[in-house]
Amino acid sequence: ETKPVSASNGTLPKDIDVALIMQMSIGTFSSQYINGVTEQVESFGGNVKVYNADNDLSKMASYVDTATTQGVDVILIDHGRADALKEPVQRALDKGIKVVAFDNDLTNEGVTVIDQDDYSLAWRSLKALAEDLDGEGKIVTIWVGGFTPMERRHTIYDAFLKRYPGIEEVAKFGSATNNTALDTQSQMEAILKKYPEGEIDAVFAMWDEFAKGASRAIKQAGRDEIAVYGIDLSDEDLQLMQEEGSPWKVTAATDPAEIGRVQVRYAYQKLAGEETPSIHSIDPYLVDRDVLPDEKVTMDDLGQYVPNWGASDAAWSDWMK
Ligand code: SR1
Repeated sequence: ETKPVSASNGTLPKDIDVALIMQMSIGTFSSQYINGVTEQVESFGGNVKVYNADNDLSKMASYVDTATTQGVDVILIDHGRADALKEPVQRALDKGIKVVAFDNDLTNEGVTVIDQDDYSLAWRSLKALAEDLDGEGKIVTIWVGGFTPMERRHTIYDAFLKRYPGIEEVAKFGSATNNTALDTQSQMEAILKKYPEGEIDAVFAMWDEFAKGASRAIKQAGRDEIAVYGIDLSDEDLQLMQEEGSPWKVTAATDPAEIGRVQVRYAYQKLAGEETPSIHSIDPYLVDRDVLPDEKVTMDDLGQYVPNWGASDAAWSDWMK
């Protein structure tokens, strides 16, 4: 049973136990997302326990059952797939636990699933790439399958290749490891040796860990004819994009901390007995290095340079304010 809350009449919920169950926690996107979740829960007076399944979906499913047995009030899910999670999630829902997921394909009734509008993320970055190349050029694509957001981004990538027949994919690689950025860097170094100057115009990196690795390899090799078009943004990514001679030109992104905050607010709306949607896509924005100033910027100041960037007004109830 969940603890009684009377948020709708002005009393904030207190002492709510939240389990954040993550498929993996790799890189600065994940850490900024965890910060957003924690900050928003703590602002409501609740407690968060983070479970990291280290990319093991059966471990992730058993964490959902553990949280259910412990009788938490809320389960937040990050990544994972419905084929592994739908049954444990149903057991949680049957016990009255509120469930909000990010970046997966769960369809259990009562679960709100949020995402970053991955179609739009991929298209914004790819359109910038195509326009910069004027529709013609050779690209390297970095992608990994098996993750809901990645599969969605790839749907748009397939459409992009049809839309711009003058753009040719010369190589494609990528994997999610404990050292994704470093492993990508080594693989990109090998690609740069295989394709000398003039044989690669741009890299499309569908995750910031990929964009970091590719950018470092390109910069070290002095291949300044190659530009990187990415997805995602964090403080570390901004620093990298702003470095002198950085190949990372463009990224399409939402604020990962804001994703965490929105996910928590939906959970608290559920606790307060409010109506919540089944799906919610947070709008992404395109960030071009050229709009950034010379001095270092952080995610918190980005709204000064990227119109509409900043806190989302999604899932706010009057009592929360
Ligand atoms: C392996 S999936 C990585 C992606 O998850 C989040 O959606 C981030 O955008 C990241 O690109």
